Amino acid sequence: MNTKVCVVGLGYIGLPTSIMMASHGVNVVGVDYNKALVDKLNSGHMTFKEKGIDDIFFDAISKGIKFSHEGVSADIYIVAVPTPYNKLSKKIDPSYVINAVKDVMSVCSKGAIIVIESTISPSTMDKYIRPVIEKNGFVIGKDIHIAHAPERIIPGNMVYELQHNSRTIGVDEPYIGEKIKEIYSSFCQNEIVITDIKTAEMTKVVENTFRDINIAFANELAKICRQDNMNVYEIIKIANKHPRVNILQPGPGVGGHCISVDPWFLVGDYPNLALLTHEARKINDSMPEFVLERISCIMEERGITDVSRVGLYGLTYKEDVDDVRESPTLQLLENMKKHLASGVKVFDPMVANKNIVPNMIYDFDEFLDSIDILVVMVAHSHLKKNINKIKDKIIFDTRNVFELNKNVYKL
Ligand code: SAJ
Repeated sequence: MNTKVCVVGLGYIGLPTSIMMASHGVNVVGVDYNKALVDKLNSGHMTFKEKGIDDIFFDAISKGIKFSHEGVSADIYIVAVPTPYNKLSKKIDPSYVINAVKDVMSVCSKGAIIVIESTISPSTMDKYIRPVIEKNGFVIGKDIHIAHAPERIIPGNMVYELQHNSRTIGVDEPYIGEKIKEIYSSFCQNEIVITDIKTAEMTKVVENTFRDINIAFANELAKICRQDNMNVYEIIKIANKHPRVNILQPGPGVGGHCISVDPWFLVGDYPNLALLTHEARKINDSMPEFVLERISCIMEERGITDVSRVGLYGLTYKEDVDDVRESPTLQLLENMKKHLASGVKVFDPMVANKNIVPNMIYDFDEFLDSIDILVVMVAHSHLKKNINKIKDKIIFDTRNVFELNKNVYKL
């Protein structure tokens, strides 16, 4: 393939996408403003852990992928930078995407295509991206083409899902969609739908909102069942035997940079209409506090008064990833601070950075020796492999890993 692709932003989405393309024969340069990150990649080191990704990374390097911290000239740019939301207005903060597009405009030649992969709220392209491009003297559809092609891969199974999930490409003109589709088809074995940009924007936000609402329902059930001493897991298991019922699992909260963020875009833009979405967000955001209340009840019941004898297992937002963004454990620790309490121990085998939170312990045996109550916040495979070491602890299991007994408490 002669088309040259530049992936802008080498994080959790941009990096896997760029190496997957390169390993399938696409001419790719990955660009990130973070020089240290680019140097690490150029010296042959992956920057995060993910099942099967190292093999793709080394294959991409052997096939000639380049990483740079400066802009390069290319035919197609794929922008995969963060899109946080403004915590007050609940609206998208498009500044990273806008800056990335500005950087592209300073190096691209006529006819280049800019594909935004980052999740954006409906109309972000119309409200922010088109005006920025036009202000710089480019005619959209002639000098520069724009598209939105949101990703759908799930951390923990990215490599498989990159190749097997269906994709969406939103464009102004179908022939541009076909050019982009050719690139994604190099590795994507599923259907690639071409539609308009606003539909693609909305579809992505809708997908993550759907999941958030469904997790919120499971969390609401957990609270109801706790109040009247019913087993929520047994109830969900039985209800799910109905052919049209599929309830998700309750947990200590919803973290990650996607599901806990994207529904806010709808709430921010449609405050009088996105009522169910807003309520679901509030329910999921209330779970770390609910966990904290349960810890306090369990401590009282077991006569434990020293909070430093409580250990939180898991700091990441979910199992077997090393991503701590918006993690329920971080939210719980924040809530503790508000209650002027501190001192709980934290252990996470997936987190290498020792300074994220206070009282982090890096040796599992040492962690277990220093606590009486183990709170399972994340069900990493590591925990399941070490179950025999934990048997004599009081366990508060927010992820339903352990069989219920007199020492095991549930949500
Ligand atoms: N969670 C529960 N109960 C459940 C399922 C999840 O409490 O039954 C929690 C997890 O522990 C985690 C959070 O929800 O804290 C989100 O985890 P997740 O595995 O549901 O999703 P993400 O955020 O890792 O990835 C999602 C995916 N979206 C959907 O499934 C609709 C993924 O396909 C998207 O590509 C990704 O967001 C994204 O980048 O938008």
